[in-house]
Amino acid sequence: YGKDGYNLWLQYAKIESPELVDAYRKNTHKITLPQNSSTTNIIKNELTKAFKGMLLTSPEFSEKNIENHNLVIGTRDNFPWLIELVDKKQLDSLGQEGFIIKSTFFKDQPITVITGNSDLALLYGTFEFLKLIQTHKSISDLNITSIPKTKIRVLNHWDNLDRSVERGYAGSSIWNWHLLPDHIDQQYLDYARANASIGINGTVLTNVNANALVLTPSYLKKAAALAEVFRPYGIKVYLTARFSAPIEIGNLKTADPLDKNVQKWWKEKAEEIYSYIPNFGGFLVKADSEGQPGPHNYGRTQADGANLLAQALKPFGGIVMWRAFVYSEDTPDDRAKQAYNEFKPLDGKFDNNVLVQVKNGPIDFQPREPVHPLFGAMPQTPLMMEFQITQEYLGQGTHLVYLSKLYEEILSTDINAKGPGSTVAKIIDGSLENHPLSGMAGVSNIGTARNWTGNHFGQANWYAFGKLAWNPYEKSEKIAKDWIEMTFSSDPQFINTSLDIMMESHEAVVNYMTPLGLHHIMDWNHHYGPGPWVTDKHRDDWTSTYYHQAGADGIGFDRTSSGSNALSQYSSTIQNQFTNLKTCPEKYLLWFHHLPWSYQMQSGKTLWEELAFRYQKGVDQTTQALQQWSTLEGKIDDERYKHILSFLKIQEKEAKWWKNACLLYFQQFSKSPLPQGVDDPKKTLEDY
Ligand code: GCW
Repeated sequence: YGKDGYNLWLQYAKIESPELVDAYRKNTHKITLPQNSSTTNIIKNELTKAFKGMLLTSPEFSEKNIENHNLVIGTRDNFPWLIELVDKKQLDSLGQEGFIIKSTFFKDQPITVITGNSDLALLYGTFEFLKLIQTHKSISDLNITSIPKTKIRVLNHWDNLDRSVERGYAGSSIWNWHLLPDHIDQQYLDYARANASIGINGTVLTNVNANALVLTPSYLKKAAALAEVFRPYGIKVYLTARFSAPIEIGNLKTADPLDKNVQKWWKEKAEEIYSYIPNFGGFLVKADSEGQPGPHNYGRTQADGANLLAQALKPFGGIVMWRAFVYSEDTPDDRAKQAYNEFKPLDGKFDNNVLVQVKNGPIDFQPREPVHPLFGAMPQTPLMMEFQITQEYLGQGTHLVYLSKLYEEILSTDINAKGPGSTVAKIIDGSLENHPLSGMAGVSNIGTARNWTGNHFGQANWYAFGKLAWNPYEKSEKIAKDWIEMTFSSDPQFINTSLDIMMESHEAVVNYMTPLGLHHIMDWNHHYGPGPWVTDKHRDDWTSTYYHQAGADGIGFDRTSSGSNALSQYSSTIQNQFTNLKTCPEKYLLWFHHLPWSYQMQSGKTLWEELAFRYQKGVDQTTQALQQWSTLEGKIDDERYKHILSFLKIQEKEAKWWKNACLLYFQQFSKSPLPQGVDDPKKTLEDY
């Protein structure tokens, strides 16, 4: 059971301690739960499954009876007496998704209540309650209130209609378009359940490099079947809208957003979609980027484009998530500046059902980037965060990298937009500017792999994304700890060792791939492995040499006023901090500065030596992770243990590959020997 990882963090492994089992049984064996929707039915099944697995019991359910019961799950409509227990104000503040879990008394008898204002809230509360048991916490004195901080918490699948997945490393797309709508695969239900367990409430089924066919009736029927499966789990379906769809599937001559016929076409299209999918969420759009059509084709702005779709969806309550990932080879400006230049002047011009979806950094999901300058620069527009869960630039399917650390680093960044304390988290949860719409998107790492994500630890990134979308202030360490215990084992040595490996893993990948602010030096196109030598592609901003600028005089991209001046796009506090070499964090040094090889670092070493040491450190960290993991043999099932072990071996090998290739390449310019303590590659650059 669960050995292949299919059950994710919902393993519900048997609890060994008799005292714990006893305590849990006492508090859960008689459950009151009204059965009035498919969602409450899901709750019942989940509790049954969980208690069977963890406590070897089958609880007794009743719809109404509370006398002698110990777990009561319902809304105040179900149980009007709840209002005496939890005050009305508090209940109202929960909205439709928040929940309360409270230990209390009913006629002198101890009970636990899970309540909220919708059945979905009860489901969320149930998963939270089960998590407490999965992580062996006491459940006898609870008083938990949890309300999601963001409204839209979505996965973005870059899944194509032929079931290939762009930048996907876990098999094929789980959407079997061929068999839909007639065949509903069990995996769709399991997918919905897993997402609901971490509060994800939306899914964009299709790739942002979009195919207009998905908006035709035959595909809408298929998407509708999925939407129907997901509905009781609180998950809405969204689709990607190809901007040229009116031409491609609508027989129009233009897709100009200001053309009346185009507007009419999208209005009718929206109406048609809602006739198939009554709770359709809306559109996600990539326009004017990497060959995708967009408003630029007609001399129109990104706001014209977004509003065209927003107006079509508005009567039905749908939203548009319009991506800010717009950059062009025709613009001579630094790619890192283009999105800001394009979007900042449009602040205030977007309709109120549009969110602008911004990647965490200004280039493209690199192992480490400084925060995107648009955060804080568009106060009148709700900005949505786009994180990548799939590891396009971070070792793809094989490397163990706990991405929550990367997410947390960005979310907790104080961009000082409205004085100190203006963190990115406050922008994306809408609290800084009081935006009613808010959200977070994660580019999915899910596929047909038996364990969903290929790498077992990829599951942690899916899990952490959901948790941070719900609460962008949560700490990575706590998330990881829960995840490990729910997924693998409660053995303290196992938890601590895995936690160490996870918490160290992001810094490790940055060290062996792109230390000190280097970026975009991976190999051409597939983005796997090192490629600092990549040059001469048909556009400069797709090469590596454009970004690292290594030469005899030094290394790094000058983004100060003597260079591209991308720094001018940040708040003055950040600008000053990053411009000044004394205060610029070394982790961003070569992102913003071009410096001589002999530049003296904080450690006293030269830049060249420090760079070499960082690469070595990255390798050493992977070696250590491998050693740590091997101490865990026998602590979990052999199948997952060995799978992870073999991936860690690959990671160590590839960390060396990165280090050797990059150092040999940069050494041509630094013309200095590798410092002592850095392993000799025993190869030449030609070998790579
Ligand atoms: O990261 C880059 C990827 C493309 C992707 C693009 C985007 C979907 O290399 O594969 O296209 O970003 O985010 O639109």
